[in-house]
Amino acid sequence: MAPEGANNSVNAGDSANVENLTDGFHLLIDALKLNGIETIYNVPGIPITDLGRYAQASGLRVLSFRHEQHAGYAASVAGFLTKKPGVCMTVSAPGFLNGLTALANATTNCWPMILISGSSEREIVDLMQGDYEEMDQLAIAKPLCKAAYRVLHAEDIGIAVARAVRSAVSGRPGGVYLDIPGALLGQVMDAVEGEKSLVKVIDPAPRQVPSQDAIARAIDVMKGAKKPLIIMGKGAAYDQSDDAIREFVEKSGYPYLPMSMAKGLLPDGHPQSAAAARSLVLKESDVVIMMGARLNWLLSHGKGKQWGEPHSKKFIQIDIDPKEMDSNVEIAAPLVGDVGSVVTALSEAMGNDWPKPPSDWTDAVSTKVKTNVERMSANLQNNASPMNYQGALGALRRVIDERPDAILVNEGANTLDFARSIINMHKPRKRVDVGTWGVMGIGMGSAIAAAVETGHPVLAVEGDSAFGFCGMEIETICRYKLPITVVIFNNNGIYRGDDENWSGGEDPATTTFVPDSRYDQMMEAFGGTGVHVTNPDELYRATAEAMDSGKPTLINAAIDPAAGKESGNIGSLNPQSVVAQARYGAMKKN
Ligand code: OXT
Ligand code: ADP
Ligand code: MG
Repeated sequence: MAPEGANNSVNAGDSANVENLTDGFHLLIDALKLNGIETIYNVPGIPITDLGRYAQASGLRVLSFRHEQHAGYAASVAGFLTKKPGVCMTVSAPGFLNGLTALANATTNCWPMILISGSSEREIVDLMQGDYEEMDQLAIAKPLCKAAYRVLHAEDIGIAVARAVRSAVSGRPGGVYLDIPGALLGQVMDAVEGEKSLVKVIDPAPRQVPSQDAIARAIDVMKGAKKPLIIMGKGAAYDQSDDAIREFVEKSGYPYLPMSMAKGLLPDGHPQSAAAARSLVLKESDVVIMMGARLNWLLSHGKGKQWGEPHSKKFIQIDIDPKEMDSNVEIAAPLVGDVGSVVTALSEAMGNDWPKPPSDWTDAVSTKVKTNVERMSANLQNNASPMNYQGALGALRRVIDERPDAILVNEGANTLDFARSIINMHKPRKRVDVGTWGVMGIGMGSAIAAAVETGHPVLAVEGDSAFGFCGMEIETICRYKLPITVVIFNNNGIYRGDDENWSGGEDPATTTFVPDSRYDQMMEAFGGTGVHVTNPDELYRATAEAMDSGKPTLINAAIDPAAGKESGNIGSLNPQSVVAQARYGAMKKN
C-alpha cells in the first residue's frame, strides 16, 4: 500500500486545478494507446481494478477473465496474430504468478506479450515487512522472460512502456514484464509535462536484412542439393510475409514440411507439401532449409535415426536470432534476418530459371504422400459410435474445409496429434495450438484472442483433460458473446478413459475422469448453447450450425475411451525401466 507522504494526493485546495493534472493511471493508459495497444486482457483486483475501468472508459477494450493464466495466453496469441504486443494485466503476487506461466510460454514461443502487474511498494518489499501480496516480482520475472522493467515515477511511465513495446517485438519476439507498484498509479503530475513524457516507439521491429555474402553462401549450398527440403515454423507464420514465402517455396520447387502452426502458409494439400511423407523427407533429404523453425525436440534436435546417417545433411537456417544458429547441429549457411527479407533476397538471387529439384526425389516424395493420404482418408469415412478420433476429425475437417477463414485452436494429446494431420489449414495463421512447450490449457485464452483480434469464427478442438485446465473461461466467452465453438473430445480421461487402478483399490486410475461427463451442460449454465453428440454425422451438423450461428457453443463429443494412445504421438518421451516393465508392463494399455 502507498506509504504516507508520497506525492500521490491532491489537496482539497488543489482540486480547482485538477484538470491541469494527470496521474499514473492515465499516463499508463495514454502510453499504451499511443503505441497502438487497443485491447487489454486482465483479471481485476487490488491495485489494478480502477486501472481497468479507466482503460475501458478511455476507449480500450478490456476483457476480464476468470484466471490470469488464460488472460495471459490470450495476450500471447494476440501477439502472435497481430505482431503487436498482447497486453495482460494482473494483480500482485498470486495474480502475477498466474500470469507468469503465460509470459514464459510466450517467450518460449517467441511471441510478443507484455505482462503488467501491480506490485507492492519497494520500501516495504525490500525490508520484507509483509506488505499486502508482498513479492519481489521483478526479480522473479527476469529469468523467465525476454526483458523486465519496474517504474517508480509517473514521469517515467512513457519511456517504460516504450521500452516494453520495443523489447517485446524487436529481434526475436518474446514476453516482457512491466512492474507497476500500486502507489505509482496514484501519483499526479502536470498534464502538459505528462503528455511530453510519453514516447511513441519508432520502427519497433525493424526488418533485418541478411548480408549478400550469407545469401551467396546459401545459394551455393542449394545448388548442390539433390534432395532438398524446406521446414517452415511458426516464426515464418508470425512474419506475415506470406506472398514472399510462397513465391520462394514455389520458385524453388522444393518439398516442404510445415510445423503445426506454419500449416496454411501454403495450403495443406499443396503439390509441394511433404507433410504426409514426414519420415521419408527427414531421413532422405540432403539439404534442409529451416525457415523460422528451431531444430529442437519437435524435430529430434536434427539428429538421430529419424534424420538418417549422421552428418549426411547440410542445413541452411533462416532465423532472426543469430544465437539460434548451431544450437543443435552445424549450420552450413546461416541466414540471420527476418523471414520476409531473407526469402525475398533468396528469390532474387535465384533468378528466373532456377532448376527444379531432381524428379526422382520429388516423385518419391509425392508417391509417399499419395500412399499416406489414401491410407488416412479410408479411415476418415466412418460414422462409428462411440466415435474414434479419425471419424470425429473427418467431420471437423469438412467444417474447416468449408470455412477456410475460421481459426482452429487445438490441444490435447491424441486430440492434438490426430487433428494436426487430419484437419487441413488453407490460409496462414489459422491454427493455434500448444506450441513449443506442449502446454495444456491454452485453448480458451487462445480462442478468445483469436475471436477478438480477427473477428473470424473460432473452432476450439479440445481434449477433455486439456479443457479441464481452462474450462471456467467458457463463462468469459458467453459474457462477451464471442463466436467460439468448443468441441470437447470426451474420452473420459487423459490419453484414454479405460485405465484401471492397478492396486485394485477403490480410487479410479490416475488418468481417468468421471465417465460420460456432460460438459455441454456447463455451457448452458452460462447461457451458451450446449450439444451432446455420439457420431460423426451429428458432430458435423452441430459444429457447422454452431460456427455459422456466431454464438458461444460447446459440443460434447463422446469418443471411445479405448481409442487413444498414451501421450499421443510422443509416448517415447516417457521414461521407462526394465524394473517397471517387468512389474507393470502387462497391465499397461496400448
Ligand atoms: O511419414 P510417416 O509415414 O512417419 O507418417 C507421418 C506423416 O507423414 C503422416 N501424416 C499424414 N498422413 C496422411 N495425411 C496427412 N495429411 C498426414 N499428415 C501427416 O502421419 C505420420 C505422423 O505425422 P505427424 O503427426 O506430422 O508427425 P509426428 O511424427 O507426430 O511429428 C512429431 C512431432 C513431435 C513434431 C509431433 O508429434 C508434435 O508436434 N507433437 C506435439 C506433442 C505435444 O506437444 N503434445 C501435448 C503434450 S502431451 C502431454 O504433455 C500432456 N499432458 C501433460 C501436461 C501438459 N502438457 N501441460 C500441463 C500444463 N500439464 C500437464 C496432459 C495432461 S497431454 C495432456 C492431456 C491429454 O488428454 P486430453 O484429454 O486433453 O487429450 P486426449 O489424448 O485426446 O485424451
Ligand atoms: P516451430 O515450433 O513451428 O518449429 P519454433 O518456435 O521452434 O517454430 O521456431 C521459431 C523460430 O522463428 C525462433 O527461432 C525465432 O527466433 C524465429 N523467428 C520468430 N520470428 C521470426 C521472424 N519474423 N523472422 C525470422 N525468424 C523468426
Ligand atoms: Mg481425453
